[in-house]
Amino acid sequence: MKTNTTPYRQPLQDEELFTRHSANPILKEEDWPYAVHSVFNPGAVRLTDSGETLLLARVEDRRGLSHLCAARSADGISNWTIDPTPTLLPDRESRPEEFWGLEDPRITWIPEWQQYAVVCTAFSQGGPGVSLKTTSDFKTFDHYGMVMPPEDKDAALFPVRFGGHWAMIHRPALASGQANIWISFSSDLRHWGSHRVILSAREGGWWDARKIGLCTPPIRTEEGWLLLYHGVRTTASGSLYRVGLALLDLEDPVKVLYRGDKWVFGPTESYERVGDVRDVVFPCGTVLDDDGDTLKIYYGGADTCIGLATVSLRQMLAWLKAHDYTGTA
Ligand code: BMA
Repeated sequence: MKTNTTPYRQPLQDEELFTRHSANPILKEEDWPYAVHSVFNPGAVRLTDSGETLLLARVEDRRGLSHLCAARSADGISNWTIDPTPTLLPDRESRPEEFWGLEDPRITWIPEWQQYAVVCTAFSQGGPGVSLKTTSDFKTFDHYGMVMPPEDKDAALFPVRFGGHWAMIHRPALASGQANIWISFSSDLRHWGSHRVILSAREGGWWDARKIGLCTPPIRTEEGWLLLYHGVRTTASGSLYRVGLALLDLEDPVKVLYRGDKWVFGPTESYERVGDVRDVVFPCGTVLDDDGDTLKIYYGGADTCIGLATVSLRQMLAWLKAHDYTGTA
């Protein structure tokens, strides 16, 4: 087992990999063209036709229920054009799994179908499960229904098949309260099997003890699939949601090559620390800049607004190798 966490060789200050945009929060409830309570946890993608950045935000209304709404921008930072009405509303009649709303979308462009997969949380009367939809224009959607039953969330599809099978990362919760990151495979996107835990929550005092979940869809790099995942630390005054890194094997994503020991991004700014749920940064989408290295990370701040941070892919990979600790103890 690799054990390279030696507290005595730590530098005095941790290197900050992520840079927050000075215009943060880049989108807020008041920017919306219709009455909403909060906007957060957006999926993100660079549209293949126009090159625009599309965010699919989770929008919560004053009933407390969420739907999804698209915002488009040429630079991914400003001048957002927001759909004038909800883009994807839950439908209690035809899709009962969406009874209490749709939350936290993750978007993957699937070259084989020339379509986008939207994987989100469907809040059913039986609890939150994973719902899969496909679209080519973010106007009309095909609905595959609930593909992972409750309680399960924090899911995303890989853009390619492995040995003929599609792969999905997701986060079922155990009755004990422990929640780990799993991978499952399917040949038709409706029936899923070969379920395996790939990352377990750590134990004891770790920042990612007991509960972890995928943040953004896996990012393909030359060295492997980069995962941003959140770790939840439970404290006397509530939960702290922070972000860590792991790298999966390119050909066999069940294999974890590296896992960072420390978190790389956590709530420090007022819009991340104060809101409906305090002390939360919750990324659900990324867009890679034309330089092939700068990654824009879109995240929810305190379950209230949308923030943007940038980070170098190269630096994240180098950091992971220097901070690898795949153990859980
Ligand atoms: C998680 C999800 C997220 C939310 C986070 C913090 O379980 O429900 O939507 O941002 O909790 O409240």
